[in-house]
Amino acid sequence: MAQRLVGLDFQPEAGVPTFGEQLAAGRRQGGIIDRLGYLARLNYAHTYINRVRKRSNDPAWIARAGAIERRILQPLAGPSATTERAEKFRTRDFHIERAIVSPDLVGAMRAELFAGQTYNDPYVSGWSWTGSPDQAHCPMLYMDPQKLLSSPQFLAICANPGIIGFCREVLGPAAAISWAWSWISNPGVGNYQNQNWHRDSSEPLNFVRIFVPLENIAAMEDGPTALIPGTSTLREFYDVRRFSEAELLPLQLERGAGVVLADVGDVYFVNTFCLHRGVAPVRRRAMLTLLASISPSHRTPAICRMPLRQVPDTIRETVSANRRFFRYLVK
Ligand SMILES: O=C(O)CCC(=O)C(=O)O
Repeated sequence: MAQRLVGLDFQPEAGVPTFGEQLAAGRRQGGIIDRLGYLARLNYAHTYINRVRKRSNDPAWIARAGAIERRILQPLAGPSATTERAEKFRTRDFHIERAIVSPDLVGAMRAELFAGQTYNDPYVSGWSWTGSPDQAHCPMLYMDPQKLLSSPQFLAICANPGIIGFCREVLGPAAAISWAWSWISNPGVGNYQNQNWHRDSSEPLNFVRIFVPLENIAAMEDGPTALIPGTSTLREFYDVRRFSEAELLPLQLERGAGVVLADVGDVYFVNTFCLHRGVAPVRRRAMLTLLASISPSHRTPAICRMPLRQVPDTIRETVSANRRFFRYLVK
């Protein structure tokens, strides 16, 4: 049972810094107003995810609660998808846009991920690795969330009109980037954590995951994302656990599971409440994924928002014109 109220020392997920850790890193001021504001946002998000979203993992409950959330947060937007491709996304859980991000920008993001630093693993509480990723022999190396969320390359990717536009088509005008992950998957350890079939069961009621491959994913050896389309509404296999290949084989044969092959510059959007996994790679793989939602994720309050004046000149106008989309990242 989730705690009712949480304090400043609460960590929403392994790898997400607590308020105290952010103070120690000089990222927060620590005055009374900051503390109270942080506590309020932390408890709001914690209650929303742990007591509302996780109340049931039944897709029927999530669809009903999600529709109510949309009506409350964007009453003028209407309940249905606004475009044909968004409607298709709702039924298939998947959409891909080819060559919409500049390969140079993706390359710069990749270089940031691989620059020696402290990495974490959201599946292992307290674990971290500092140094070059080449020396770390562990299945997954996740970039420090705050380093990622305030990186100019990351913000420039979020400012991509194709990403902003599609998120709004699916989620409505309140869509915003509410978290992100960038990580290196190392080969050779079998199926680790999200490399087993699962549904994401801790994300907001209305959300989209946006995948930006930082290297070409050209074959099974590169560890593509695999998914069974249309299963976000399936009222089977929704208990919160990993599923074996054998358990899902009949469903895969019936519905046709697919893997996503994508080049640098392509972006794909997934409703990861559908059954999915990352195929365990044979070659090292690097990925960036963004979470877009209309309510905060339980991790969102930990983001130290960047003042608009510090946003790089090249994207400040876009950020300024899309303040609602950037409201959790930029103040
Ligand atoms: O690595 C992938 O392609 C999928 C990631 C995944 O399943 C997840 O983050 O929930």
